[in-house]
Amino acid sequence: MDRTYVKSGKVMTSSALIARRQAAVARGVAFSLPIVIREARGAVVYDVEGRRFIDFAGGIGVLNVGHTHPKVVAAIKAQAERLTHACFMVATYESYVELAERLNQLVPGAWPKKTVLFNSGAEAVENAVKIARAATGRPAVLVFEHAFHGRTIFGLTLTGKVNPYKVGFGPFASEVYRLPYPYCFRCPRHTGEGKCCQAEASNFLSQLATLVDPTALAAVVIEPVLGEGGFIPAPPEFLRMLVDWCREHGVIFIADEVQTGFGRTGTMFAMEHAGVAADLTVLAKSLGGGLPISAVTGRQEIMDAPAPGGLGGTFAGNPVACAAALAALDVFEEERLVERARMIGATVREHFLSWKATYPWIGDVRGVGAMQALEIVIPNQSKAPDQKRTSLVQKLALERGLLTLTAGTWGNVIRTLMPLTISDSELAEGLEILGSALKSASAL
Ligand code: PLZ
Repeated sequence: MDRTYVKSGKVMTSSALIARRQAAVARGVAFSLPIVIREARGAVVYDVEGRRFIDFAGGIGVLNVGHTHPKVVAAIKAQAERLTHACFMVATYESYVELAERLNQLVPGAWPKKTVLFNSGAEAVENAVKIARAATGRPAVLVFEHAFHGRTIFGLTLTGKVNPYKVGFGPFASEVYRLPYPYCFRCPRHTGEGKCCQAEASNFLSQLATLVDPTALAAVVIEPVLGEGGFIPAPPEFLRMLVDWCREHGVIFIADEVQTGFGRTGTMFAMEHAGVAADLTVLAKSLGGGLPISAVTGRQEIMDAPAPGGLGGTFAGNPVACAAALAALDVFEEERLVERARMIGATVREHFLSWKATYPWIGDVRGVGAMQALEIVIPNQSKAPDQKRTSLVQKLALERGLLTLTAGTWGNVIRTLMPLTISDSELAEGLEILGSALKSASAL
């Protein structure tokens, strides 16, 4: 099938459209892949020139059920014909209520739960903190190095990486404190035997005592596996210790599962690997099967702390986005995507480990389930990050038909966020392209 995009008799090229983008759109919104996407299905994307790409990016982890899943598209169409907007602060519609009911069931925690919906991850993180403050009457929030929690002023305050996110945008909010994240690859005390993490956790907690009075702390916000920060899993014993510490001090434990959520790590939510349940869980990205929607789900008594009128938003929990999310949740069950994530992850990991054994500049292979990453360093230089070689791998992969994303504070991590509906042959094709890009990049 010819998939080139012809408009007014002219074949559109990526470079012409990118030139228009640059003339019309603020440059602050940067882009990592110089292609123009026209259509996509499952884990395959086509650009305006008709080129085909395997998608290991998923629009930054939004497409766990795949691009334009027929069930999600059908739900969107059906809802769009009935009702596209009402505003949940004006009147009730069922899809919002139904999605809240589904999330209350799905999110870990054997206690009564409630949910509130928003539009973006950043908005949901901010509201989780508002809810925690209302519930505790305390001001402070604890976050971690390398964290990413959004681009609003408060989201940026919680976010760890400075350049490019925070440059020029201060002042930031007050009462936000930061501790190191357990980054095993770069931890001087890491022995690889698990015990060090426990020691590290108590070390963190004693550092905490020097930062902020626990009785002033409303919440701890943590990604169980750092997303933008470089796919760094928090050791399960670390998460358990942190949760215990929070419970002991009346601090609300908020899991930001925006990127780790919805099957990515081989369980519905990443915190399940540690056997912990957050007081409040923040969800977005793959929740909507491609439409913008986010949620905070958590303990009923905490969720009900803000008074009526305290939470909301004009578009929050839009009916079409709710319908898409409900359909995406059905797809998760019907296609057993959580199980599929484990299989994808095992295949990816096997390839990554063999590449690590081949190339001395692959410093670390890590991840959970289908959330896998390669950290690229300069060999024999104390793990110095190699952003240049990482970008080259991404560029070569793109030229050969694979969309990848980088991550990490130093931009030296290649991460996998492919749709979990990817077929075995598409996965093999994507990995072959990545392997060939790594091979060519090793000649650098
Ligand atoms: N929390 C854990 O990963 C979004 C955006 C990257 P929004 N990450 C991808 C970028 O450069 O903007 C993210 C996340 C975690 C919160 C967010 C914020 O979600 O929907 O982008 O606001």
